[in-house]
Amino acid sequence: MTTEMNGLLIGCGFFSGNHLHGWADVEGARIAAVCDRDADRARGAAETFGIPAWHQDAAVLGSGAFDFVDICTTMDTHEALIAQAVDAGVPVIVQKPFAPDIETCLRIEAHARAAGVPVMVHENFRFQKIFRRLKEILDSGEIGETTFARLSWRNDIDVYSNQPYLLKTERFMIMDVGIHMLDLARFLMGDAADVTCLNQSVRPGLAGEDAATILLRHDSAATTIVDVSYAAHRHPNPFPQTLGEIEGRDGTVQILEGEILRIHSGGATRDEAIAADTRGWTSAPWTQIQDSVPRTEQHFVDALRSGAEFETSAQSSLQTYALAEAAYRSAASGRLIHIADLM
Ligand code: NAD
Ligand code: 89Y
Repeated sequence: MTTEMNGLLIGCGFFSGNHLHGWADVEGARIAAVCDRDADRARGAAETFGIPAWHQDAAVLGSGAFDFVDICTTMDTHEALIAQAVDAGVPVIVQKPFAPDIETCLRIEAHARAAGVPVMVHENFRFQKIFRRLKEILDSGEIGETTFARLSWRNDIDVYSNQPYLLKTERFMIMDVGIHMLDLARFLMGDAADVTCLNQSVRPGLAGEDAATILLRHDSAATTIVDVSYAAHRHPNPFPQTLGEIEGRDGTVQILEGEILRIHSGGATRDEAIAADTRGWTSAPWTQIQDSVPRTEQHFVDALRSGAEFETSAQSSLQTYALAEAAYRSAASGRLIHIADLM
């Protein structure tokens, strides 16, 4: 039997409950302590999840007690916290968004690489069961070389009650959910070289955009449209489903409501229903997102143990965050942005 790795979780706010439930489902690792600068939050998480220790200061990273750290704080805090972990030689999994801009992402990645400390971005949408299956279908060659994708996230979930910091975030929608779509675009369609984007602020009073329409040109010459909005009113609310389609030279896969993949190939059509696993702690409408959290954490642990590269390593994620940076620069300038100019 392998010994479990001991982790420190930093950030006991809104989303951390999913991380802590998730870690309990992961093989080979456990959370040995939690940390939040808010003592009530740290103590509360430790009590709720039966975690032996809680702290208020991330300096505990230097104690030698931890095999990894799970950072579940907002993006403005990531550079300093990752630097503390890297300087202590502690491998990192850090929530999206990695950092607010590409310059910061590049600095974080360079610091970790120079120290030889592994860093993975917690990018969970690609670990949703529906996208693992979609990737399998694409890799099988069933629809041929891919030529076009549309990845769409449009709903009016009251994100502001759970995540009030988003009201004041200047780089809001592309960094909050657009980043999931951009990572999916890379996962399913490969890297992209050029980006254009238009942003919208539909709800009054926001510091940033709450809707964006992004167009990517992939290295393969395929195109992807990413469209995201927190101001799209539909009943029933499709949250948290990513919808759309992928076209290939020989067929199409539609990503439909109800976690259905509709595959058109060889002159026939079939549906595959790919529901997320329900776990004791998941609940609608969040199940699809919640179920992907332990899958993401398990990938981190398995890769850390085997020495394999993380799918969403800091280095690989630079490409994703360059797409987001390019989207903002395109929206601000009205120009097509070349990724090669950003790296
Ligand atoms: P939150 O503000 O509710 O919680 C963050 C916590 O971190 C707070 O309790 C704060 O006190 C603590 N904190 C901040 N800096 C700290 C420091 N230096 N030391 C110790 N504690 C510190 O945020 P949240 O809504 O839980 O979101 C956290 C991250 O998770 C965000 O980046 C968000 O985008 C991401 N998120 C991801 C998903 C997903 O599906 N991947 C879903 C929701 C949120
Ligand atoms: O912040 C968002 C995310 O990353 O996933 C879901 C979310 O919490 C609300 O849309």
